[in-house]
Amino acid sequence: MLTTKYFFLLILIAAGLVFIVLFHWFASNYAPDELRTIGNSDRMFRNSARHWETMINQEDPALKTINFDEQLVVIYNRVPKTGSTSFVNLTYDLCRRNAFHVLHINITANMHVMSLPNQLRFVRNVTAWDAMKPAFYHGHLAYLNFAKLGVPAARPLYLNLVRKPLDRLVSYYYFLRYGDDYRPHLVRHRAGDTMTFDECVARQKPDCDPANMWLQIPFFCGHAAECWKPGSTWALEQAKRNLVNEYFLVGVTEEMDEFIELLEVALPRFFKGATDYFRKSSKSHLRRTKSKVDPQPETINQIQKSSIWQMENELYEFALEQFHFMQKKLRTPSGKSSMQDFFYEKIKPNQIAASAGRI
Ligand SMILES: *[C@@H]1O[C@H](CO)[C@@H](O)[C@H](O)[C@H]1NC(C)=O
Ligand SMILES: *[C@@H]1O[C@H](CO)[C@@H](O)[C@H](O)[C@H]1NC(C)=O
Ligand SMILES: CC(=O)N[C@H]1CO[C@H](CO)[C@@H](O)[C@@H]1O
Repeated sequence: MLTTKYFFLLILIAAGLVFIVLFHWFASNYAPDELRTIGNSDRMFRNSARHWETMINQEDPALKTINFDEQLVVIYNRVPKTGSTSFVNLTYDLCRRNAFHVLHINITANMHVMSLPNQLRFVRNVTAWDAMKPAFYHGHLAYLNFAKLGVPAARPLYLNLVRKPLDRLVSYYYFLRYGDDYRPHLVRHRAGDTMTFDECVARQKPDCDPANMWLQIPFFCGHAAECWKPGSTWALEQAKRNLVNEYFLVGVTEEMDEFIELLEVALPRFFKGATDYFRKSSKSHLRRTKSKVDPQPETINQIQKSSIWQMENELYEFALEQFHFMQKKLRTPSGKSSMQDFFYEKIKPNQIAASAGRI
């Protein structure tokens, strides 16, 4: 009984020893390639994991310092009587919800051109004032080139609206006489004068002189003396170049809803929810000039003969075409509902292989 027990135990121990010897023999003779490969790919995997780890560690601080949306500065250098109050009112209503600041640039005596010391002071202040970012500045200020003033790295995004020049002039004419429903009790410069725009044009009075239409061109043209000379073709060309090269987006007063829609898609950091809000609150009719009389066809004819109207209208048409072009490119040519997109591909050299020293 006892001897058979010992016998079985001995056999078990012997079998165990044989198994261990055989295992080592097989391990060192037959399996090495396979095992080595597994070892290698394991090492490769760990290498690439380390590689991505360092990539992430390297990119993290960079991502934090270049947070474009939180650094955004938008300047809306609004032209008087282009419906700008409705648009500015919208940004004041959105600023709390979308967490950005809105600031009005108040220049002494409502001047549109900044003095040289103020240009530098303004540009440096806007650029350095991080506590206000993201910020939306608005004011009746002619286009100002930030790069020219020594801060090329942090240029703002410019926005603006243009309006049909005759409509703008007529609106301004009656605004000076009757004010509007926005600040109804403010007494305007020409209060009490009941002459209509038609009578003014017929009698060739200075208030309806087409030279008064020379305002949208200089606002886009900028701070050069030539910009403010009514009829300057150089100013018109400069205004057009600035409009496409220096402005993020320029809309038209007549298509304010579309302007806000495009802004909501392009700059959601500021304009998220703006389209719905604008429609619901009917801000589009916020500021109406009182007692406005539409001009007679003879008056329109008369104005349209002037070269100032023709040039201002050329800028308006130019802006309108550019705006429609931007609207159209938002979506793919086939389906009106599918938005244009882009992505990166064919990226060489391969990131992981390159770091493993294979290329
Ligand atoms: C700009 O500031 C002056 C002085 O405080 C003020 O009288 C004027 O109403 C301001 N302009 C606007 C458009 O608010
Ligand atoms: C910008 O100007 C405002 C008003 O003068 C001032 O309170 C603010 O501190 C200035 N910001 C910077 C960064 O200089
Ligand atoms: C900030 C501001 O001026 N908001 C005004 C926008 O317009 C509405 C009227 O439609 C006013 O009630 C707000 O005070």
